Amino acid sequence: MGSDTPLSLETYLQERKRIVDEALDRYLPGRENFPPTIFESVRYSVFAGGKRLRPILCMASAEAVGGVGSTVLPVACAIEMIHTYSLIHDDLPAMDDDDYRRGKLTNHKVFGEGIAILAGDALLTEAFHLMSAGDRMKGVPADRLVTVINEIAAAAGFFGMVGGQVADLESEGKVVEKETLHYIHVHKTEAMITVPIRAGAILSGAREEDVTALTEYGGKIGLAFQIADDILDIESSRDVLGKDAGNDEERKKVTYPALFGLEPSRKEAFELVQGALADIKYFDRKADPLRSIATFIVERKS
Ligand code: GRG
Repeated sequence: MGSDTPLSLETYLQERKRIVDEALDRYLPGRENFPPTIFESVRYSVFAGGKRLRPILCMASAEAVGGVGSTVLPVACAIEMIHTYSLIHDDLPAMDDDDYRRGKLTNHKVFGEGIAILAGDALLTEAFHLMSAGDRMKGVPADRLVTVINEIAAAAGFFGMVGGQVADLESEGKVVEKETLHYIHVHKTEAMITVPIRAGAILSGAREEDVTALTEYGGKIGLAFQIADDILDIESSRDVLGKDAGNDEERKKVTYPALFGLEPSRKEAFELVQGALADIKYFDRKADPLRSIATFIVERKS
């Protein structure tokens, strides 16, 4: 993919997931530390089997602009830590009250609510500890790193994922306008998909116009990802998804298919992906993984 030897997307994703998993294992303290429960709880959810889409996008974006994937690995893994924190907290009884995630019992079901809250807190905090550790990001100019850390904090906070989650919680059971649905999708999901793409490019010293094109690409695949997620919640099953299906309907969640219907949602996701591909059309073959991932996002089964 983008090199002399073409790889299938499946092989590429597997290989990248292995690199991310090994790095996360190195970065996260082990159970030999005190108090062991928090390390067990954090590791339980991090290594429960996520797709690692966000860190893979971060590395792929770095490579698309001529950078080196391994250079951005600490930031890529920090984003996966923030993502895993959000899943642990989202599954809590006070939020979605889910029993399964990534094919396993949810964190609070295994460790209890108190430890699950703390595991999420620890992952969020550790992400910033990792990214700001000078020895981890050797060779990256400090100003680029500060810009990226600032953007990641914004994407996860009030004006990003947290804001989207609040709007989502407050919309449950209500009839909402399409503007509210758009706000939720953009803030809860798209922000944390666009930011790893921007981060990979910015850390690699990409030209302004390339960062802009990748931001456009990220915005579109981020939205398409959430629409695909809404469709999977209707059409798939726990065995395939690794989490309970049909939750959105049960909790009267505002979703794309609920507002526009299944077929128009599928069409919208497809068109977003076509738009994303057009955004990065002028990039060379080093952007091929980003192209394949865009298509994968709407064709994935989990
Ligand atoms: C608790 C602040 C806070 C936010 C929670 C992530 C999230 C926001 C809620 C989870 C529910 C949901 C539908 C979120 C939208 C984003 C999404 C589809 C997350 C799942 O991402 P995947 O499919 O998961 O990349 P894996 O397990 O593969 O990492």
